[in-house]
Amino acid sequence: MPPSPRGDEGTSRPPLLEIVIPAYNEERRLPGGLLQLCAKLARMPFPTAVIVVDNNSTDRTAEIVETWPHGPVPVRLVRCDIPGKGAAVRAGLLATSAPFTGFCDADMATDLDAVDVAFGLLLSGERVVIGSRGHRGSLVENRHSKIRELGAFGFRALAGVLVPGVSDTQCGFKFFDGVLAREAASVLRTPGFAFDVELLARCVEDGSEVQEIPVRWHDVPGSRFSPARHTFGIVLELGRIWLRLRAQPRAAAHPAWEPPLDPVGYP
Ligand SMILES: Nc1nc2c(ncn2[C@@H]2O[C@H](COP(=O)(O)OP(=O)(O)O)[C@@H](O)[C@H]2O)c(=O)[nH]1
Ligand SMILES: [Mg+2]
Repeated sequence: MPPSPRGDEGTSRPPLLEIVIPAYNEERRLPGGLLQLCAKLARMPFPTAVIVVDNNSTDRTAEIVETWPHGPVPVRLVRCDIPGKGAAVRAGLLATSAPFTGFCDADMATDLDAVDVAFGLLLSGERVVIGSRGHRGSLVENRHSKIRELGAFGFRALAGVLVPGVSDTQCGFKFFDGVLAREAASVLRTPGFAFDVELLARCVEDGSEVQEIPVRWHDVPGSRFSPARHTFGIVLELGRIWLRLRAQPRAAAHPAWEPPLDPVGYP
């Protein structure tokens, strides 16, 4: 299939829902993930679009997106030079313009049936709808190591201080009112894996409630997250988020991206 210009497929109507996929060295998992997501979105009765954000991957990630075949769901590439999932999601959300937006992981670890639930809630007026493995209705198939489980427990305890009442800040499946997502992303400064906490905290600061929904979630091999390499950086990120939320309430937050001097733990 020849390379196709992005954004001209399917429909000329602007998308009602845009979904961001952060992707770093995902040549193995991205094609299957994109296929699943595009098939799901193509069945929605309104225009949708997908944005993949690449951080200078050293594999074929960008090429896969640039040569993605024409279809009813446009798929386009956004490049982000700042390393980290948080930086990538921020760039992706800021590249959206749809009334509703969201992001999910390249591995599609969260079953996409939850898109219908999330979108229905957004339509009914919710502004932040997130997949939650802590929801009692969720089915979670987890193969994480005991060490990662222990780390996740500690993380939840710390994150609970920053966004009280949210049982799972880290599921890579979050949907938003588009305007709110772009506003929250514009003040987001956490480049790494803890970015979800800051993003949610900014939404809560705005007066929005976070609605957690049940998900079917299965661990997909190939995670980039390594407890040994990333734990220290994540704890530091949480500390910085805590400081920023206190020192720089959203109204006063600088809209420009200011990466921390030491973006610990990345790549
Ligand atoms: N663009 C970009 N995406 C990233 C980066 N780190 C992780 N991701 C993406 O974030 C998503 C979740 O990552 P994954 O490795 O599955 O982590 P886990 O599910 O938390 O174990 C995947 O789509 C990754 O490609 C990064 O530094 N840059
Ligand atoms: Mg994953």
